[in-house]
Amino acid sequence: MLVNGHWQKRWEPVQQQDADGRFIRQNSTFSGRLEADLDAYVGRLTLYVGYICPWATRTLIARSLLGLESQVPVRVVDPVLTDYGWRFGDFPGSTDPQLEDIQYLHQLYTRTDPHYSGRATIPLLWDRQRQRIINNESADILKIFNEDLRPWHQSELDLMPKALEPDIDAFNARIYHRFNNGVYRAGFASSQQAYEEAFTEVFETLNWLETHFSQHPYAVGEQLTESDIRLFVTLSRFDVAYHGLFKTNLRRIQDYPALSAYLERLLAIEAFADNTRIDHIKAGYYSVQALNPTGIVPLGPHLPWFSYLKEGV
Ligand SMILES: N[C@@H](CCC(=O)N[C@@H](CS)C(=O)NCC(=O)O)C(=O)O
Repeated sequence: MLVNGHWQKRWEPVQQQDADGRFIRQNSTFSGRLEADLDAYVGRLTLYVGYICPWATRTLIARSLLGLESQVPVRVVDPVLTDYGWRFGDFPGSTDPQLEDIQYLHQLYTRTDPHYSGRATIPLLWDRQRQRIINNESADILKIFNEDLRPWHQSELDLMPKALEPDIDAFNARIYHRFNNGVYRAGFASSQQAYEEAFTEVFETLNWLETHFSQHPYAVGEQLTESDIRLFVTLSRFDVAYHGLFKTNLRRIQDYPALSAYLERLLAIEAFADNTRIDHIKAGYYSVQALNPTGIVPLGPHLPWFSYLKEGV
């Protein structure tokens, strides 16, 4: 991470913990939105992501669903975190470092604020003209894409229709702490008690979701919304990474029929399949030394839904 603009070499996956060993995630720092005159933003925006990262993948899926690909180009970091954080390297599917004038993502943070202190996280939305980070919080970037960039959409889809907003917020709140971040709270717990607490919440939430999807086609209402994207990125990483590495191993998503069917329904949509790279997910998670000191990446599992993916299985 950066301290007063200087990179501290030792990267620790456990960001912060409380007295009982519970994992605490850092809050994002840059929270800009776009001004009304969108013409001023033509040719200025770049989205920095990694396919390993669920938060970054949320923004990638939204970008594809809304048809913002040509207006918002992406740069993809290597899945394996180095001693200097995210970097542009030669992993298949990552951005060619020759295209970038930086080698490490943290350079964008210090270019924005030479005294920045904190972790250099993906995703982030970059302003090429002003050479600064506009926003580094995926939840905000989803809103920027869905609302601020609406005139640029190549699709009728609204990921957060006004009428469904309260239900979407309630659904998101229900899954964020207990599931999206719950798997991390289990994986990065540093006490048995903190692990068990998170583990229990993850599987209580999965049971609730299984019942929900045996009755409803989508997370909220009768249409695809932001909540489906938020749920998908954790479901698609679960059997591949979290079940093994994070020890959330009571059941796999494959063992839940309604959730498996829902996952496959979403994967039949290109925006979901095209932004899911199993090779990046496995290489990235299993490179976390604190959890997997040998760095060995498991060969399995092989899941039926991999057939929806074109690349990187
Ligand atoms: N709240 C952020 C979280 C982003 C985040 O934690 N990204 C991780 C990768 S999945 C990261 O970049 N970690 C690098 C680090 O912690 O040093 C968001 O949703 O955008």
